[in-house]
Amino acid sequence: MSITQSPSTAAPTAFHTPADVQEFVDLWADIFQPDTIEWCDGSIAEKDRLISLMVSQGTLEPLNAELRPYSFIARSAPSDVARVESRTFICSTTESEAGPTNNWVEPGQMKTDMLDVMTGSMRGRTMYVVPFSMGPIDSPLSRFGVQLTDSPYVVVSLHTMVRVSSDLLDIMDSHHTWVRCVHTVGAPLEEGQADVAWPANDTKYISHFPDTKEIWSFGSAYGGNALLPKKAFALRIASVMAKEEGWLAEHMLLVRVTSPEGKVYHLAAAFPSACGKTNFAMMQPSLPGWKVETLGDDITWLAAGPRGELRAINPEAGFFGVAPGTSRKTNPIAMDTLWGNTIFTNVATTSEGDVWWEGMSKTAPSDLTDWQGNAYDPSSGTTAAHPNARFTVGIHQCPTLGEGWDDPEGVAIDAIIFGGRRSDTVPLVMEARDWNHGVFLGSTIASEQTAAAEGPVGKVRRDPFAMVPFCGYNMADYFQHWFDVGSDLRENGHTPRIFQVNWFSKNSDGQFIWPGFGDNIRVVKWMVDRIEGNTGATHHPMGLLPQRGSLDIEGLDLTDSDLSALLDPNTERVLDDLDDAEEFLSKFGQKLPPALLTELQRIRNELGGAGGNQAAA
Ligand code: OXD
Ligand code: MN
Repeated sequence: MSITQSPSTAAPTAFHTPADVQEFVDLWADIFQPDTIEWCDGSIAEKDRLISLMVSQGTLEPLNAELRPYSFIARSAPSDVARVESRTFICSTTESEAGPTNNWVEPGQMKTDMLDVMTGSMRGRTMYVVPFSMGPIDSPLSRFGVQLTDSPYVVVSLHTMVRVSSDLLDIMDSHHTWVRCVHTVGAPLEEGQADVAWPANDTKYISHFPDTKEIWSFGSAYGGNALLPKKAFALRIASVMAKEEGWLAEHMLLVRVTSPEGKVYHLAAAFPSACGKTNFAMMQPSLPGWKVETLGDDITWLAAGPRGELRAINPEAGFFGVAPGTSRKTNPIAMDTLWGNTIFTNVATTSEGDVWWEGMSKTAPSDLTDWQGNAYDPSSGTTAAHPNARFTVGIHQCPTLGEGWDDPEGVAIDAIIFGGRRSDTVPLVMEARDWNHGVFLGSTIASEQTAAAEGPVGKVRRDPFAMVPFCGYNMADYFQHWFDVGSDLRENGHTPRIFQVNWFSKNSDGQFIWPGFGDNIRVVKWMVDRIEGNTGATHHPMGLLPQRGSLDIEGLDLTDSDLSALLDPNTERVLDDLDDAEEFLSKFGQKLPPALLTELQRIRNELGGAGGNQAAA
């Protein structure tokens, strides 16, 4: 076959393809010049076929079917292991629309640069056309998209992570906007050239065009860079749609909590990457009578409902979770979810053909194969699994999946939680005085960096709303949007409560003080007591703190000094942290909503601090 001749772009006759989808496919087929084009229907047969193809190509290796049925391991190229924030771009018309936390390139320039590398980049490969819905197909909160990709690994992952179906084409008529997602691994094959197990390109671009609601991704097949419906669409582009349309697209888990009295609460919680969102979403409460049901572990879309309440859906349909650290002890529900029918990426494998990662058991089995496929040498000082090794698994396999998790109406939110990973400074839990104070708390979230993205592990980085890597527009406008959503809710209904938590305080020996995991229900119980008006709170300039005795710590081995490290903010540290937050917020200049600096200065004054920046006075 000639490698320059475009193949037929026609969809199978059974597909009712809207003209604009067909035009999109035609346009990109000309640019990418794939050998073949496949329109995906989302069927099990399609997934089976692509998995067999990848096994034959060496991209996937089957695990021992007796230990881990219908499960596979993928080993990525060593340089393609995490989201590449330095190569992630928000290409709004002006730099100021992207704001100081995003990499900006003028859209025309970016398109010229990318077309340069994308032209012919699918030669020798198949271009898959993947129609998908974010959220239940019939939900008013859902949005549609089409991803083009030359990676069967991406197609199979999309089958798990979102709702892929050719039926969507029937309803994607001109009344529906849909997001154009374009992805290539950037590794064309010349005639006769052998493929590699994980094709990728050293040059990478993950570019977002908010004005035209397009995503162009080049060079990576790794999760967040390549599964475009997830971070790129459901957060970066959706945050722009949400601003335009008056809703919220957030980096939040979603759970239903039932109290021993049988009362039901829905909580959405934002934590930066790898702070335990999946563990929280699958919590096994340590307190009797409490139940936590999983509705989502990473992304939540929220909008005002018909009765003035804030309603939420999980736009995804699967988990793309961090494997290391997951064990029967830390997250038994995830371990049960992973019984089989799972794709693991960059984990280690045992001699029996099962998976292993650091933290799964106290001691590593002997004879491990590491994430790059080599015999593992424990004395090498490296880990057997990559620290950002992942599992990709359908949400329906989760034993604690909440009934009605995909209700098109979503669930009514009772509380929003913000958290980060801080060794000190931030108390275990605190309630915001009101919505606007909650927006301040969200805008000052910071976290010690982990392996989920490139960068120095351990460094404290400001990550307002856990959205810095994921907000598709200027975060100053995003903060204002949060204020605006709050006033709309107040005017037409009611706002949920807002809390801030920190599970990660350490004592002077560097040990975590709070047991975390299932014991986090104790903090949730305090929140429920606050919502029900069953307990008072101590008014501190930072927020409303649990009164001594109101947090249920029965049975925990916590000394008075532990409790005070958890609950009594250290004024000096808090003042330093306010200076740091102010320095971060000052990046936004005149665009920053003044209410945030007023709030910061109020807390500083009440704490008796002198104050760094005069502009805040
Ligand atoms: C993720 C992340 O992969 O936040 O969920 O990095
Ligand atoms: Mn995430």
